[in-house]
Amino acid sequence: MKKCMGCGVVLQNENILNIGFTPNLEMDLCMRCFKVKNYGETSSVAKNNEDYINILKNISSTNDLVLYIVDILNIKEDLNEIREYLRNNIILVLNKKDILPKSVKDEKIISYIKERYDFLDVIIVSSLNNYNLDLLMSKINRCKTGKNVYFVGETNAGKSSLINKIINNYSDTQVDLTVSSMPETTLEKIKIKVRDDLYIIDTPGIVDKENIINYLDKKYYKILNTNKEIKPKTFQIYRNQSLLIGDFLRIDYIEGDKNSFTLYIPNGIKVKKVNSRHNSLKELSYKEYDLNFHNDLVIYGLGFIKIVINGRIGIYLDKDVKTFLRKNMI
Ligand SMILES: Nc1nc2c(ncn2[C@@H]2O[C@H](COP(=O)(O)OP(=O)(O)OP(=O)(O)O)[C@@H](O)[C@H]2O)c(=O)[nH]1
Ligand SMILES: [Mg+2]
Repeated sequence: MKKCMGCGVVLQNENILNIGFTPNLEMDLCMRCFKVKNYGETSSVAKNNEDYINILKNISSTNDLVLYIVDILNIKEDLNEIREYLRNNIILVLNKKDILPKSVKDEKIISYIKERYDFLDVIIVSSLNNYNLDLLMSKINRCKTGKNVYFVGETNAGKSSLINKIINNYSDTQVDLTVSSMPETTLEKIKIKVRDDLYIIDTPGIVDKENIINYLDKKYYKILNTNKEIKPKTFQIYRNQSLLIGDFLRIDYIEGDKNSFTLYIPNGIKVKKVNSRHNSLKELSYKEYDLNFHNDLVIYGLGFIKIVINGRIGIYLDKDVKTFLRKNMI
């Protein structure tokens, strides 16, 4: 059974509609990976999260080190959820540091995480610009318990990108895992040799149904998976003013004194301040939050909004997208 070297699925030449199809079994890639790599074409495959949970349970039955890869812009409300399935030692790897403004200090984020969670270690990296990869390798070498080290995390967190970089920088193995801005790129586990005593295992990403990417048009895939440093946008906001964010999110400032909202969202998304009498996007599902001083409003999958003082806001957004308040992270 030959597997696709890009996404790990078993290759087949019988049904073009099924995953793993290739017209020629001599090929190393399935047709989907071939298209993603050569033409940047994106076609999603809907995987069952049960498959993913089974993979995690299998990992949990080993004693191997796990790297939990998380997109730094999209940290979940509760990172401990992963522990429901994994009893292994876990290093938390916050990836895509390159998209945060350079002024944001790693120490601040790391202490924020360490105050709340008890991972074996926490590290901030960027596979895009090789940031902290030497440090990551030294942590892997120090903490691994056997030969195998698993990379897990949500879809699009950058697991395969990170593994490509590690293998190319630190081993003689040739590898080119498929990477793309669409959800669910990697479809099966893929085991890759770094050295005789170290194998890295890529896994398919879990799809969080509460991530906004599931509810936006495909044109947003590339915009959300940006490789440009975010330029935070700050708005001075008075009561009865609203922000229209893209064509999918509206935030009303309902109560409170003059406030400041700073948006850490991909640059490609347009933001407009309007009077709350404006009717745009009011057809979306609505909820309200009471703000405390120094809160981030997280719109899961999009980024977050740093808000300075207390007050009350109303949010119009697809009902299935997760939003939550946290203490300012940066
Ligand atoms: N800016 C930035 N983008 C990154 C980085 N690493 C990965 N990406 C982008 O994130 C998107 C997803 O990358 P993948 O490596 O396919 O993510 P994955 O976690 O393997 O995704 P699945 O296979 O679906 O689970 C792609 O658009 C990558 O270019 C990074 O360090 N910085
Ligand atoms: Mg992948």
